[in-house]
Amino acid sequence: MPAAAKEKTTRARKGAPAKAGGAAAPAAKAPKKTVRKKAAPKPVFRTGYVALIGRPNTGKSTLLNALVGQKVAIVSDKPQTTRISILGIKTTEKGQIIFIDNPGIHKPLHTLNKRMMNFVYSALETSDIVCLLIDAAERFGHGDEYVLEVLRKVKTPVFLLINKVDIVRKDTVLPIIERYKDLFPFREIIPISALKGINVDVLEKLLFDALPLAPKLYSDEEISDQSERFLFAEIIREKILKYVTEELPFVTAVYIEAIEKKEEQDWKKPDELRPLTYIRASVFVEKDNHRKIVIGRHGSLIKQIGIEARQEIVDYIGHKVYLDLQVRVRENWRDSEDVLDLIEGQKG
Ligand SMILES: Nc1nc2c(ncn2[C@@H]2O[C@H](COP(=O)(O)OP(=O)(O)OP(=O)(O)O)[C@@H](O)[C@H]2O)c(=O)[nH]1
Ligand SMILES: [Mg+2]
Repeated sequence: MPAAAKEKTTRARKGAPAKAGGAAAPAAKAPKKTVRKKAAPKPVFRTGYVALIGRPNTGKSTLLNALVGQKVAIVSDKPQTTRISILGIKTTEKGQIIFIDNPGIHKPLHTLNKRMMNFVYSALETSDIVCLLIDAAERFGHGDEYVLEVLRKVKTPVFLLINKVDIVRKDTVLPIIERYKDLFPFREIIPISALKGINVDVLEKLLFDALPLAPKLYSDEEISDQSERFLFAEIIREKILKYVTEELPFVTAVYIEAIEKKEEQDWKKPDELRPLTYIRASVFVEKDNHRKIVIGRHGSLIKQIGIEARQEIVDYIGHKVYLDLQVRVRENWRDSEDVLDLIEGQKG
């Protein structure tokens, strides 16, 4: 967070009693009895940015949703799901944690991936604390070494979160802790399961304890910084990711062409109008054979994607939705600054 927003965390205590064992205080006259109103203790409020960092698929977005207590980010079992950093905001009486969910750290081969990595670097610069997520079920490799190299360049305290402990044997966790604590001076090391909620409360408490004393930056109602438009595009992309494999997850993007809020006659109550949202979206792929796969036999796959995305959008906005999906070929869009600007621009 910006330095100006940070406050001193320590304050000289007025009228603190002499420490036990300290020099005896000179005998004082008995003070006059005065009735003074006891000052209410100032509530402690801590605020700061916490970056969720790690290799793709380690569970950063799942953890963001668990911490915020609501679905803010899309999740999939395919790597490189998150492409643009988003905020998830948790406000309690203790303070406000602004989590930054980020793309996974990977070798960038396209302009898209370079932009993804730039989001990671800027989150590392902004944050007060970094949470490095690793997958307890994955072997340590070059990718993990690279992530630690990146973190060695920042001064921010780092928490190591060993995620997915729900799917590994208990005795595999200790050797992971041993290995990592020799590699990097982590502030905390916490085994968690973002999916099952194991130790998520412990993590939240430790984060609050480590954040600076500062007033909130967002109102209590705000839980994210993404626009409705971006959220709808992400929901559609999440449904696509559920059904496609191989290179398809990497070459698919969603662009919301239009959102029109309308009203239609309620046939049950003819004199009343009910809200209706009409959404027109383009699904970009890179080649015609990609387009055929996403559309599916007789349009069956895009229909299924549309049904699931529409339902989730209805649940979110609470009224009727028309969703019109068109699959379009945009050759090499991953290296087109124009298309990337268009997609990023949706975040608002
Ligand atoms: N068993 C188990 N699976 C998890 C856990 N956390 C996440 N997952 C799964 O791991 C996969 C990846 O989760 P994401 O939250 O999308 O991972 P991510 O780190 O955001 O991935 P990218 O955005 O691609 O970098 C999904 O299939 C999740 O359901 C966990 O604690 N336990
Ligand atoms: Mg993610």
